[in-house]
Amino acid sequence: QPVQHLADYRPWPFGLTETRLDLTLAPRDTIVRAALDLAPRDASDPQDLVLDGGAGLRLQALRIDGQAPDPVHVTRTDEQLIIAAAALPHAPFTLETEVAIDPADNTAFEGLYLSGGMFCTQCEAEGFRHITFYPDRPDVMTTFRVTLRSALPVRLSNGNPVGDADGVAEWHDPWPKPAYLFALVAGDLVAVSDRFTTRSGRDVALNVWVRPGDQDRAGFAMESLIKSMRWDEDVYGREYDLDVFNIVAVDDFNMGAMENKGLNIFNSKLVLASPETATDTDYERIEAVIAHEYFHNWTGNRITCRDWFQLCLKEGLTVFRDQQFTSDMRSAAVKRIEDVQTLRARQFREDQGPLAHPPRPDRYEEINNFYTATVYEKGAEVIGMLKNLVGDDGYARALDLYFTRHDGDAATIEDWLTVFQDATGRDLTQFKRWYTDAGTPTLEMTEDWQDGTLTLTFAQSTPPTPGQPDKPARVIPIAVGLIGPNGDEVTPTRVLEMTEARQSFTFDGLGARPVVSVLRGFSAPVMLKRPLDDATRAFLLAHDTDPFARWEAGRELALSALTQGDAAQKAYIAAIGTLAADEGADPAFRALCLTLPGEEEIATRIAAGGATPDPDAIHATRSDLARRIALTHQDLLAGLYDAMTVPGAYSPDAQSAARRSLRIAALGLLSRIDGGDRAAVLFGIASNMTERMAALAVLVRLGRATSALQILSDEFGDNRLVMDKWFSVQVMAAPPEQAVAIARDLAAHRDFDWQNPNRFRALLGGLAANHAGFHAADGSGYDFTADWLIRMDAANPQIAARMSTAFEIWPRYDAPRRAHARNALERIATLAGLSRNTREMVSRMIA
Ligand code: DPP
Ligand code: ZN
Repeated sequence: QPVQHLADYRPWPFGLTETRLDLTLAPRDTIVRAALDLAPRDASDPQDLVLDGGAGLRLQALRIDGQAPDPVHVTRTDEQLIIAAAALPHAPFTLETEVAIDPADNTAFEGLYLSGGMFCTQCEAEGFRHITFYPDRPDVMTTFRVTLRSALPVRLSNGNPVGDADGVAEWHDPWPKPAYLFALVAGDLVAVSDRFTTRSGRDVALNVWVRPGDQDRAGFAMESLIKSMRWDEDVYGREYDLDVFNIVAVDDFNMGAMENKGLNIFNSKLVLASPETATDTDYERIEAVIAHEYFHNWTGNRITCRDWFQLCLKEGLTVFRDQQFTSDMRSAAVKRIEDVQTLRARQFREDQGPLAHPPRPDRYEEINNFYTATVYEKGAEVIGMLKNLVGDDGYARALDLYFTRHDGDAATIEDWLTVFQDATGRDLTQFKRWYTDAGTPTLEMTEDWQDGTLTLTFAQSTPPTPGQPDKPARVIPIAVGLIGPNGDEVTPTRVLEMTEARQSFTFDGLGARPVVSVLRGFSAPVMLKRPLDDATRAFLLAHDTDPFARWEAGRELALSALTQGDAAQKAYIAAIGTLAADEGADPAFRALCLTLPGEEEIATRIAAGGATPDPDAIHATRSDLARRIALTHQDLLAGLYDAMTVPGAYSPDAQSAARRSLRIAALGLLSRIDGGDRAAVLFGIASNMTERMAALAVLVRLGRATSALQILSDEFGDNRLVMDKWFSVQVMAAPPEQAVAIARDLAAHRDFDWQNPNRFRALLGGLAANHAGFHAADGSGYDFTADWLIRMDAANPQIAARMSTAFEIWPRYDAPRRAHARNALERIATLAGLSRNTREMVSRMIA
């Protein structure tokens, strides 16, 4: 398959009115019979029928209206089945195929595969072609009738159940959908069940299906589903549209979860939770991902994407919606700060390296490589900006129009923007650049004060990214508020709309020179540069009324403390002491302010300033600063650690989690001076996994975790999700100079089931998250990772390609490290039989 280009899009030359599938499930020789009701779109212009489907499909029968075509008209290539126009009727016809496939051999977990004895599927983006021959493209939508034959007790597919008896289940999905939303599951499963009545009175049966024994960990997922269904009705007016909604937890899953119509399939780590096994962060993620997949029912399924270049149409919007949902369920301020941290850690990083691409790319080789932070998280930021620009009412009108105008469509970014233009009268030509241009703009601000008038001058520029040397100016919404010298807000938030490369805005009639609070709520995904002294930053940290801007002031102080000198450290330490002691502030907010930027974030900041980050120096400086904070604020931190307990039984709600997060932040800092004694005690007495894992991470960092690790594996050796944590914490929190050796030992552990994506990610992702460990000066982190990428690529290309992003920022390090990284990447690139997935990633990285 050559490079795919957006500009080459052509509609499929056939209509498809119904797909009927009949599957007889078996580990080997699963038989798939498919019947497709087709019609040429233009009978006067006969076209070949080109179906996707590769060598893994053993074709056993092929009929057109009941007759086998002459073999001279049938061609198979590596990836397609082509029936010549000469063999096709000029009127509607039915194509029937019968293929045999082997789910047991499917280690790529794409298409139909086996996970722990359960049959399941993953078809996004192009997995359906591994099940049968089909027009596997999102703009071909049709209704499905599915017959499943299996002796396994539970047999599920999309839509509504029609019947289930004697090992045969029938399903009908009345909503036309593309093949990527097809799913089936057959296994020995049990359900946690509930019901939901939609606003217009539809009674929906809800089930969360898990393996026997896991039922007691599925309740939170069900609660989250019900909250999501209600929220989408209340906020977006979107109701559910089938009689059943099934969620299935699967242990082997390449992604987080999948929004198949009426049958969402989830990585088990995003379903199963109990206080003893899951952390507060796990609970919050489960709630958000259940919501995300449910929200796709409208933004993704009822309205899907015309082609995969439009992926951010459904993903950006659905992430935006799940972020809104979490803000409503929990603390909006904390959620915004967390989202910005994620964006910077993953998307800004992506934009800084050779894998930079726009939210809507215009070329790809392997679409699975574009399920990225840019498509998802930046795609969501772009919608947030749009909402900022058109206002809440304009946004609501545009979304209503989007749902009425495009229901049942496979749509594009152009359709989406046109809806906003039509609903609000606003020209979005320039705004569209956010979708088509890669890179993070830098926004520089300078101030001028004269006679009661403040002038803010902004200059924007975006560095070149692969294939895009010049970047025109974008529309940047800049939310600004002004704070008087006494700390009172004198001008509430106003959104300035910057459209030029350089532009000034004035504020008149001011009595005294105010302090500017800028980019409130992180109103645009840019890197802000402004000359600001630490005293003013401390002032903003104390007084800003916008929680994001307030946190950001603290973050800037922290980065200044980490990269400047002693004076900056003193200013920072004093300021966070005041904040930590502020009992009026949300404990979660205080915890966020007490947590130092990660080493990776510091490196990104240094690189953005044009310098070369030194991972070992960053690690040492950060540790020293943490120790200094602890020494200065011992009593305060010890007081917080003792006070922020949560009485009563564990509850994952936001308030309880907030207290725990502050307690854990205090624990982490105190461990710099108490030798880990508090962590050792906490690990022994805590009954919830949140505190136990926090304590364990401290013990690992201090090299005194041997017995704690043993206790955890004795207690939870048969719980995969806990053991994933057990693997990852040992590498992620390890002293950097030991990280690779520990990773090597763990890779030889009998429980390192490397073909399980979660386990593989726990170990390799754990190492990648240990900044100074992965970037070890001798190149050992790179070599170890490359060895495992090579091994994984042969089994599961998607996972190997995704994990290869550990290398994506390699060009920013020093020459010896660059040489090691390049060597490792070239060793992968030159491998015979490398997958298209990994080949594309590695070649972009060493281009
Ligand atoms: N579409 C899925 C999701 O983002 C990923 N396959 O929810
Ligand atoms: Zn999604």
